[in-house]
Amino acid sequence: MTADLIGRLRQVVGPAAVLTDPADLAGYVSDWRAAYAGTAAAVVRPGRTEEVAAVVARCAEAGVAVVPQGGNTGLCGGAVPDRSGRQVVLSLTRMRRVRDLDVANQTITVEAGAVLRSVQEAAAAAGQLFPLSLGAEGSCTIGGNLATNAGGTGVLRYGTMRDLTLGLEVVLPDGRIWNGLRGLRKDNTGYDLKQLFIGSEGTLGVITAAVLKLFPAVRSRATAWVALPNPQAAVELIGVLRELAGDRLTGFEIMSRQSVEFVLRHVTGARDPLGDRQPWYALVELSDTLPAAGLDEVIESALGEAFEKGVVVDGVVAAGPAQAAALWALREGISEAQNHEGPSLKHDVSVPVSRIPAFVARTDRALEEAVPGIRIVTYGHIGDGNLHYNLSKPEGSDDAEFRARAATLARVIYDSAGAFDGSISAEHGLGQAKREIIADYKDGHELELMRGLKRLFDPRGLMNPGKVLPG
Ligand code: FAD
Ligand code: 2HG
Ligand code: ZN
Repeated sequence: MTADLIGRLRQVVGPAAVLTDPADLAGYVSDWRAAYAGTAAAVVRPGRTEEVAAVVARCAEAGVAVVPQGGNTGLCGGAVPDRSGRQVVLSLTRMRRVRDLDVANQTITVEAGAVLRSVQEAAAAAGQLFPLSLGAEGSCTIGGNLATNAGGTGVLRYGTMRDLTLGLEVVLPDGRIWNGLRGLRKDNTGYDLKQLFIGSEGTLGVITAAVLKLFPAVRSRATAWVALPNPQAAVELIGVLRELAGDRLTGFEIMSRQSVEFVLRHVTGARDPLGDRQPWYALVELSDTLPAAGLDEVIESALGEAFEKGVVVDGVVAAGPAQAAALWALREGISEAQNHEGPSLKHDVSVPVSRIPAFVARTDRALEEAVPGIRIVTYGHIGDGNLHYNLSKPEGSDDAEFRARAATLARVIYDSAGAFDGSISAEHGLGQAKREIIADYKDGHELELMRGLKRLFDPRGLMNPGKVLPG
């Protein structure tokens, strides 16, 4: 039966676009960290929407599940097939055309397999900005960004993928094509279906193209690295910056000293921009569409005011783009640097910004009680209330022993987020990693409505099964 299906898929997309050799499948059936591994009947790489539709229809006829995949950079196993060997991985990476760029409408229409960086570059070439920005931007795709409602470092000013999307084209689980590629900022003709697909992690359909919002290009920037005594100071500094810079505050990331230590230890060329060790740091970015916007003066006066208030302990304003890039490299290097310290237990939570200080104090205390000596790597998008609460084992301790505590430690963090009305996944999604535990943190009625939507879109359960919804 699988052999028949593979023959039909080859007829649809051509033999070269159906991979079945285990060596060819390797890069598609586990994630880049090898945290999740499966196997597949085939990887299919269609080049056009009609081919995606035909592939999905053939799989549906055969009762075979489809796993949509983009750059496979996701962090919770959403794009990885199960171990049955019966699923088909549908890779969108050949579908990467820019279909349209409309400056007057401030929109770009791209195919789902387009790499995020290539979309940023296409926008820049037209004097525009596509503002989604994240560490994996050189390999993640627009389809994956949409399916996970990606966030990143520009959310404070521009929002998440939900906010950046005007229209979608989607292949539904039975192979029909929904053309919702509208470039409209106002459209009140009923339910906003695109928002159901955004953040659905491939469980409701395959996104094949999108109309995304563009913004005027940024022509000046100021970047600063500042030392802070505690997270409360970070929240206050955001307030000072908002008052002085308004919408020109486009980035505000926080990092604990432990996070920065790992980067200094493992990333070649990384240097501590300040002399003394401080408990917390923030990376601040202001930007403007005017070429001479005087942003250095704005950032300096904000930091001066914060220093007077005792909110900022020390700081440096980047002297130019090279120094700004070096400061951003300290921030973006954390995820990779932590991998050199044994297992990295990742948690991606959010609470209201105002409650972050109390949340961090409570969570750190509980984690240290649970595992004395645990190394807590807290960092991220504090301006959005989103922290990456990643954990490394105590120095010199055993990897397996630490991994065995993963579920208990996750509960410590999630219970704490829950106590502050937070979420257990702010940006990475549920995938297979959090699909069971979500049942303990989400309202039962909400989960029932989600199951109802899944049944409506995918009654046979063939679209990325085993992801998002509890089993
Ligand atoms: P994949 O990993 O291929 O897939 C992710 C999910 O989307 C899967 O469930 C998959 O089935 C589904 N999917 C993929 N394509 C489609 C499609 N066309 N139609 C339907 N479903 C689809 N995320 C953030 O939000 N913010 C960050 O700052 C951030 N930083 C990161 C930094 C690093 C170094 C890494 C490795 C990851 C980071 N991520 C971040 C995780 C993030 O989810 C992804 O990098 C990105 O959004 C996923 O895109 P992808 O193309 O790799 O998707
Ligand atoms: C980031 O903000 C990403 O750097 C990745 O969301 C976080 O690796 C992680 O846990
Ligand atoms: Zn992040």
